[in-house]
Amino acid sequence: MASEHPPLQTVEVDGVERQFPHGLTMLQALRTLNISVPTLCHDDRLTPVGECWVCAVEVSLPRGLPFSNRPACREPLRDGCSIRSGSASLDAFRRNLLEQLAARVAPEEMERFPDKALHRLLREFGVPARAGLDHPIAIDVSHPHIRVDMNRCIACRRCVRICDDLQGESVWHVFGRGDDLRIDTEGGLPLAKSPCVGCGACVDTCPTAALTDASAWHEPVPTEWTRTTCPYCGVGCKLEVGVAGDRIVATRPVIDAPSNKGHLCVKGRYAHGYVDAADRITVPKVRHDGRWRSTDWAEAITLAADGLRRVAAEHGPDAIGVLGSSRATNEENYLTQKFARVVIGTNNVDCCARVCHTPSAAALKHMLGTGVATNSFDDIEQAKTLLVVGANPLENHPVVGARIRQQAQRGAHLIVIDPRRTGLARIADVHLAPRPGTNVPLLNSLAHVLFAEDLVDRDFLAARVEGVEGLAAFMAPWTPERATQLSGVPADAIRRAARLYALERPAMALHGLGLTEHLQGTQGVMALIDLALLTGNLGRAGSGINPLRGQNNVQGAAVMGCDPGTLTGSVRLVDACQRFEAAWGVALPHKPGLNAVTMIDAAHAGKLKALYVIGYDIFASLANADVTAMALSKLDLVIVQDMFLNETANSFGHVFLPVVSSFEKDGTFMNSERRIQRVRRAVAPRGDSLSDAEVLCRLAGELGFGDQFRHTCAEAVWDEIRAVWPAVAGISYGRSSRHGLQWPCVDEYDPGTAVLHARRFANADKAKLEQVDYRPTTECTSEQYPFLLTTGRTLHHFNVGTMTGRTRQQLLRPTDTLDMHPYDAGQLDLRDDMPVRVESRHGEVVLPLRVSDAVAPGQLFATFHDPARMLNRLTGPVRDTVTSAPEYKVVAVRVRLA
Ligand SMILES: Nc1nc2c(c(=O)[nH]1)N[C@H]1C(S)=C(S)[C@@H](COP(=O)(O)OP(=O)(O)OC[C@H]3O[C@@H](n4cnc5c(=O)[nH]c(N)nc54)[C@H](O)[C@@H]3O)O[C@H]1N2
Ligand SMILES: Nc1nc2c(c(=O)[nH]1)N[C@H]1C(S)=C(S)[C@@H](COP(=O)(O)OP(=O)(O)OC[C@H]3O[C@@H](n4cnc5c(=O)[nH]c(N)nc54)[C@H](O)[C@@H]3O)O[C@H]1N2
Ligand code: SF4
Ligand code: SF4
Ligand SMILES: [Mo]
Repeated sequence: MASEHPPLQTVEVDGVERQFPHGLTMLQALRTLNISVPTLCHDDRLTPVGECWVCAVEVSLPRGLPFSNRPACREPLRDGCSIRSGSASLDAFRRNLLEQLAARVAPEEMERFPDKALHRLLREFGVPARAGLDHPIAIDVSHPHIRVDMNRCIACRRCVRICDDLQGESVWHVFGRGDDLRIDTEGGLPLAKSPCVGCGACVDTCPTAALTDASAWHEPVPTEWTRTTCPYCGVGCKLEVGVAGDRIVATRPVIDAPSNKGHLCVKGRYAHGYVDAADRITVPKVRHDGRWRSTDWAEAITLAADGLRRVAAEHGPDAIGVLGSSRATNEENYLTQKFARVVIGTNNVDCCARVCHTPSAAALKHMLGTGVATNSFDDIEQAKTLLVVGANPLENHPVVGARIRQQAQRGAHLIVIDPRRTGLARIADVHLAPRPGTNVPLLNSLAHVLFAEDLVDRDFLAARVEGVEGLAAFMAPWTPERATQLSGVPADAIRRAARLYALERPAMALHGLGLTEHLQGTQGVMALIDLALLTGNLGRAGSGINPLRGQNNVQGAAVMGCDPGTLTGSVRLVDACQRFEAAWGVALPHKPGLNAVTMIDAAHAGKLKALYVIGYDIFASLANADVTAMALSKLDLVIVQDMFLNETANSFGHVFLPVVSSFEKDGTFMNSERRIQRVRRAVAPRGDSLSDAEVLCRLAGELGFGDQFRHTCAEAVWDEIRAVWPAVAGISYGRSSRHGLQWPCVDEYDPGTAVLHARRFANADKAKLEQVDYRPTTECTSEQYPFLLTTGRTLHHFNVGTMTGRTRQQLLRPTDTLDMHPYDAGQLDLRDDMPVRVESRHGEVVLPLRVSDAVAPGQLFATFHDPARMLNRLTGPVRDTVTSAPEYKVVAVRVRLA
């Protein structure tokens, strides 16, 4: 039997006897002694290949035999060996290698790219670069972010390996051998025409100027690097921002960051140009007679405060609504809801979590006691089966998507439930493609199979779950054949999926908006939780129910209390009002407020009079845009706080308060796996713009609540949050400085929590199964509207495009598209790029067509990233019955040539 602590290995290093644990390479062992060994083809993120030999060390094995050179990066450490890490002959050996490689390096490029690994080594060894600036191989500048100059290639294959192993796209291939060896794309395509997703990993690992950031050729070399968190999605990648002359000129991934492990996607890596976009607004503005006028903060704050005061005096505080920003920090969202409750005196406060994962939060809270992801991204590598439901992580959570794909390629089973053949669906063991809107019958039929084939985990059910008998009876009629009729998914595929999920454990479920943005959004998530409970796939590593949260801080915004029914820490008003009244020293409104969607209803009905919208383009992003527009136009006061005059500001704003981007302020974001991570100022605030926190504090002061909003810095706000929410009490700025911590983390000795519900559920010992009946949506196809459209995202743009639309991402994807199956396109005589008019019962838009077999015949897919298209004119009024999340995922439409 293997002992828990295998004996250490004894190795002689540079004449001194040392002991090491097993499983290290020589390079790793030497690094533990702080002995630096030069490396070139090696990258810690990749399996070592020992190709370049620059890391050679002298090894005698067993000790006493003559020494010979071995590549330290690849060579496993062996008991009884002797290593010399440096010597005159090693030095000559390495220098000789570098001298040969120097023929591929141009002196000018060494200066432009001082951090490239080969350039650094040449400098260290004093070897002069010898290449001229001639380019026998054409330079490929097709890609907006990446420049390819294979004249500089030293054939280390780092790009090939990283694109294979980290990103999984396999863009780079090795052609030929020996001196003729060259690296190229399949078919020699320009990078922009290849399957490259622009993650930049190959650029980042390339040790020469063969692969470089296109921008680096006209930007100065960064003089300072600041570690912060990506401003886009809920993966929460850590990155370093390179700054020169107070401008962001580069970014790179943090190698040892927990969620991205040295990887980024194209947006984190390249889409920061919005920070200095020409049309960024950096002075406050007020609108008179339809025209914006620039002003100073004093006037803008006075006007905003007067307006709010007037509405409250005339119509009461509940005539005002406040929307927090899922893009802003935890600290700012905490202040936002505190502002609504303390200063305005209303619980009408919400954020865009409403429209994406409140159904997940509601279902998880109801059934398991905590409304957040149960597990962590690190569980992906522990899962034997991955179940991806209504999510497209390769595009929307790309770093997690890459991790899922890698795990599947390592042999884990992959089940994808999505009407479209997404990137992951293409490599799945089982792809169940339900007609949009039929998750519940499909998931129920999976539960049916679990009972019928006795695949349930009896021990787990007995110990931890209630309602088993009832659910068994309820599921009896939900046969796969019945689900086939409703969803179109073949019964045998349903059975196969159920078996994999139940038998190949641990099985981890990750889900997205394809499950939540429906009439039965919350119930869909409940049906999924049933499956996890039935199979014991909860409370253990590699399992769980994991909503892939949307924005950088949507999880944070909601948990901070930008929610009309809960206070900081997701505690219900009825349970916690008194505690918060004591903490904040004021009486609070006790009645739950309006949510983002019902605020619009109230505006429409003339009951809501003012809206203070922070970092949320509600007009462009809410469903049924024409109705949203009518409602917003009835408001007496719309205050927009943003970096840009977004569609809401443009069409309905009265006061515009300009704020800084996350690169210009400090704070924290909370990622999808409950990790609190630091955000740090890398550049100075642009123009007169202030942070959201500063604006909220000024406005509160103007309205007479200066005492409650006297925060000197983000850390002071965070410490107030720790005082009112015990689950983060142990997360100080100091402790979260490097990797962040996952809550619950109750004191400074608590390492944080990677897996929830390990022994018991948050609210009770036992979780309760839910019987979810199917209720079809009223949004149905008809003779007039024969197509079923579903809406969502693509890799290159983010939500309503406010930020990515102001970057070079625009060159990768200039506008939204309508995807249609080749069969339907043929029937309608439509081809790629033709402009088509899409009409629903609610409105119409014009989009360029893209013929694609990713969608099924009769179904369509469109993105909503281009505000000029306003896709949400098409989406309708149907909402999740529990949380009001709009049914963005089902729209009946007709299509014709525009
Ligand atoms: N590149 C990029 N990344 C993003 C964003 C972005 O805009 N762009 N936005 C961020 C935000 S705010 C969010 S919330 C997340 C969202 O991330 P996801 O949840 O992945 O988002 P979507 O693309 O809207 O929808 C996911 C999938 O649901 C499928 N679907 C549609 N109808 C159904 C159905 O009835 N059943 C099932 N099972 N599936 C269905 C669609 O085909 C689609 O592939 O992404 C975040 N990340
Ligand atoms: N048809 C269709 N519509 C959808 C969806 C869908 O799947 N289909 N998905 C829905 C979903 S899930 C979501 S989350 C919404 C997203 O809709 P939005 O929340 O409107 O989208 P974002 O693009 O994230 O825009 C947020 C705004 O925040 C601003 N911003 C960025 N950083 C900061 C900051 O630090 N402070 C402040 N004050 N502002 C900042 C940006 O400039 C931008 O104007 O769209 C929804 N709409
Ligand atoms: S940028 Fe990423 S996807 Fe593109 S070739 Fe490089 S590693 Fe591959
Ligand atoms: S995966 Fe998400 S968090 Fe990571 S770099 Fe891309 S957008 Fe940013
Ligand atoms: Mo979202």
